[in-house]
Amino acid sequence: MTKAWLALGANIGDAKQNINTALRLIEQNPLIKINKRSKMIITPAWGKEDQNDFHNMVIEIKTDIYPETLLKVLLQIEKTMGRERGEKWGPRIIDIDIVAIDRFEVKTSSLILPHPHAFERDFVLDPLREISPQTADWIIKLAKSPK
Ligand code: PH2
Ligand code: MG
Ligand code: MG
Repeated sequence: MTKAWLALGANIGDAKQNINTALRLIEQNPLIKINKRSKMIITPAWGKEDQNDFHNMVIEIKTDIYPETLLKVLLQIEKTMGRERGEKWGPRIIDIDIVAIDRFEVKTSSLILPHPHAFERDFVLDPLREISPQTADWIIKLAKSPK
């Protein structure tokens, strides 16, 4: 089975509850097992600062779902929860991003792994370090290595 790390974030409505709802919906998929979850943290908005603080969490899952399909499953959960796509880095009910899948390096038109911004986002790296410090180190090392 493949291990993957997902970053969850929310800053509209009851953000804590939104993240818990997303966890429940992820867990309801028979092909996904949640292995570990970080603490939920409250973080200042990154990238576009004039919006509410976020609640963030990182989880480790086990799954054999193909990466592109996993992405679709997660986007569908966001949609189920009422996510509307607006401004880049703007406020959201729920965001579920794939941070990494094993040590795969992927670049397709729909998916880049590891997540292209993970290395510069403490709201991802801090909770990731809590549950998988090796993965956080790998992401940082990769970002620093010449392309
Ligand atoms: N997500 C973003 C943009 N900025 N800032 C924080 N603190 N947490 C997030 O989850 C977040 C963000 C785009 O997905
Ligand atoms: Mg995101
Ligand atoms: Mg996203």
